[in-house]
Amino acid sequence: MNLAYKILKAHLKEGELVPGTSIAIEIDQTLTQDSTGTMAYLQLEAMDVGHVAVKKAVAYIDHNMLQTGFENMDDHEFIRSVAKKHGITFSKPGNGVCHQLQLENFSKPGETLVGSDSHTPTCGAMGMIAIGAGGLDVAVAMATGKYYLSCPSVLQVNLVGKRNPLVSAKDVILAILQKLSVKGGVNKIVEYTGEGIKDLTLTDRATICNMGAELGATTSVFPTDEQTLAYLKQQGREADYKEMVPDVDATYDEYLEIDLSTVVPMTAKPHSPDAVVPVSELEGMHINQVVIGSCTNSSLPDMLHAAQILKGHKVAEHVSLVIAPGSSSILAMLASCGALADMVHAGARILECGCGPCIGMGQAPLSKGISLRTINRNFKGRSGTNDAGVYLVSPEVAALSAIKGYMSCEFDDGFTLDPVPYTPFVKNPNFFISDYDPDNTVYMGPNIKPVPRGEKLTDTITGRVTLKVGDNISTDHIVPSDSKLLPFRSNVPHLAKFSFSKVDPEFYDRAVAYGGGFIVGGDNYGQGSSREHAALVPNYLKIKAIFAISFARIHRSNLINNGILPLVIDQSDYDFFNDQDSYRLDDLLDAVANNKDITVTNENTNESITAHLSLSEREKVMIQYGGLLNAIKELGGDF
Ligand code: MIC
Ligand code: SF4
Repeated sequence: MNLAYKILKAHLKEGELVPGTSIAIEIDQTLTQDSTGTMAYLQLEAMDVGHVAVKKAVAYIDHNMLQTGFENMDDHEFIRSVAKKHGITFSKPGNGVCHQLQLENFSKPGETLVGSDSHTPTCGAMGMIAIGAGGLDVAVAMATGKYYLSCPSVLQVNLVGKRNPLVSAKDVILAILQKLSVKGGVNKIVEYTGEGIKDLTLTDRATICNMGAELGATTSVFPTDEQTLAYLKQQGREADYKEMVPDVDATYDEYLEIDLSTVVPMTAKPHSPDAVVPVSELEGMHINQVVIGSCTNSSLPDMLHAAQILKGHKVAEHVSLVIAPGSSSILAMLASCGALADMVHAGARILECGCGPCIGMGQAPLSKGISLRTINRNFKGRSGTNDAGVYLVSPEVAALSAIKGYMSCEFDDGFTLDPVPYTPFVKNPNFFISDYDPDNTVYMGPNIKPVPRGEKLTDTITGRVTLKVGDNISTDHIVPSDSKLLPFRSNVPHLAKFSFSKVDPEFYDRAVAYGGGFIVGGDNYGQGSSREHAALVPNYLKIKAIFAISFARIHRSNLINNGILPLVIDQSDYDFFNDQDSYRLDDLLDAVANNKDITVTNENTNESITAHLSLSEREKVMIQYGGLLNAIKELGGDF
């Protein structure tokens, strides 16, 4: 048995480990962050539960950090009060990025983690099954200790050969993205094996697992070994070590080999994480901004490498360099070893520990600007500047380019990176609060609006096509996030006004005028973030069904959780839909109950096609009741 299935088997509560079938697994740990957390906790409150049912639940504040109005702090206070009521550890703003902190403080080999953020798989580096999900699924996991998913198949990525010294883990995962694309991992677990693993440190592995999310993978996992033990020792958690390895005769569903000795510094060009080319192809490209940080590349080694490259140099005059360390411990350690001073002396601007520019919370690039970032996503407009070009790079390339003023991977001859010592981490317990008081009063600021609820399924639905889009539409397109919108994550009616605004500014008005209607998408609809707002907003706007050639995993679940039909159409039927005619879906009650194809009729021409639906028994109930929350209310948490 491979490692992924070993962990799943040890946690299996319902179903069998057969790819594509529905399973439920026991969850040991959960995490939320503030931008998805407000909705998750409103939903947890609606379920009327006491202490959480998992071993460890943590609520992080790391996304909404620019407190330009009362909204963010209202949300923080709401989350703090709910955390106390349900026995959830609260991580205060300033403590750092959820995935970095979870890895440092709570990750444990062999355990399961579900988090309301798509980069939750970062902890796969620790030999865990760590999965990103919508907020409601995480709320259910906190309430019941269970998480439902479609059993993934397992893709073995065998790492052979040895990396060249100036090639980073970021380059390795970018090289994999170049080969597999942003949909290459959908419904798969990526399991890393091979000799090449040995000299990847735990934080290297975390970078690789983190960007498994960009492959669309359910999660990624590494076995545990001396590197895992060394990291746990550094964190003062040696006792948490456990050997987690695949059987020697383990089998996998697919195989990919990566020869690390052939990997060179890589970059993903605008506007997709899989638009990957070697940095050397763009050597000399003028840049305006460099951002080092995010859950992908904000570890201590990443920071120390950047500091070493910057030391004694000057950031180019026309470049703005910002650096956000991943956790308060890392920041404190950079300060005490002098690396922080090296960064500041070079001209770097130091940001507080959090997501920051990665989610457009400040540091929007200039018009048509070029920004090199060590983050994981470069979808159009995500930086806050719609016409800027964001290139994804390693911290080493980022730091070097900041000094040179242009994209570069040409280090001086003989330059080498100093080995990063495994100095024990200076822990910062003052940022974590672990109180439990079941009678704690929940704080509700005026920005917090109720969660929209769907309506029960009817036998026939009619409507017009409110929007037709192409392939790889991300949740950043569906519900954009930037410093102006992120404060409204607990206010769906306000967010709705901006949905699809970067694709079609008239979408909202049309959706209101049509009373909902349908959305038509291409391949991999809903890729990217786990934000369930990309389903809550369509729910609020009364969109009843989305037609697409294929759906991204988390978004498909979020749609079903909201009672919205994710209907799969054949590529050849994409042109069947236009923005003038009206369409009708018939016999839906029977189709949903029995997973039958659905006839879609153009009411103007009377032509029809069939759309496909494949739901697990539990998903059928959610659709029938108009969403998971309605189903729980009527049938109880364990239906
Ligand atoms: C992201 O990187 O897109 C986010 C912001 O972290 C999201 C969560 C969100 O939209 O709140 C994610 O990755 O799930
Ligand atoms: Fe935060 Fe960016 Fe990571 Fe999302 S991808 S969790 S916004 S740092």
